[in-house]
Amino acid sequence: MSSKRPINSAINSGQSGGLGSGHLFGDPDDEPPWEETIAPGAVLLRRHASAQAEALLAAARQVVAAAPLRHLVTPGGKTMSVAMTNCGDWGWVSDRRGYRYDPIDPDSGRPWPPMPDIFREVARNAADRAGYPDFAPQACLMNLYRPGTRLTLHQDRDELDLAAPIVSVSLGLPAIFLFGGLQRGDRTRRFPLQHGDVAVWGGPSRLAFHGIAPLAEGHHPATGSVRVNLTFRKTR
Ligand code: MD3
Ligand code: FE
Repeated sequence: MSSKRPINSAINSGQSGGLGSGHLFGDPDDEPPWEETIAPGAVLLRRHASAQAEALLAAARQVVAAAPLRHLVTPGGKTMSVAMTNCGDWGWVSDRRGYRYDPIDPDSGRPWPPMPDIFREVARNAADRAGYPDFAPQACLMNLYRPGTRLTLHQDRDELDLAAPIVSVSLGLPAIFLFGGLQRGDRTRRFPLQHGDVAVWGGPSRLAFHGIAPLAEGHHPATGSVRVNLTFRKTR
């Protein structure tokens, strides 16, 4: 189930020249953190991981070295455009048989790499701020987006403990996050997610439909031409 494309070196340092993101009007990555509640239980902690972003990306590269990114196949037989891997005690996997959390990487037959301490710390700190003390994630799913990659509207319901929130961290290129309601047909609102943004999805928003619009081309100094998203979950 490996990719034909060289995605495992895809999280570039981004420092290979080019025009950068343009600093004429102030760099959005340099703003101090602030918080936005977009729905009951859904809190955007804007730029809350900016100071840890380089450490998170260094740890992400270590995870990818041990458990390479791959394009999973859905139960319906479609190959996902997002490249994924996991770390922690459980990893989210999909194949023709269904979606599940598995302690073993099916590509290697070995356990997923351990969750780096910096991952745990950022996730726990964000959950604390959103009112979920002592969040102890068992799984971290890493999603890698290149230009054109999208994630269609879905619910996250493969976790047995739906009382625990999901924490997500956005790194690198910005994306348009689509946030709907509890029914697939509910209208969706669009929110930009930028480098360093952390979100906590709990309470009534835990089962909201959500997705990511096709990623636009761009260059980010921390990642080059990609976006990385980390989601932290309590799976059971
Ligand atoms: C709202 N990831 O991995 S993160 C996913 O950017 C996923 O890669 C997207 O959706 C990404 O399942 C979105 C924001 C997010 C994550 C989980 C949620 C929003 C959520 C769970 C419930 C409601
Ligand atoms: Fe999701």
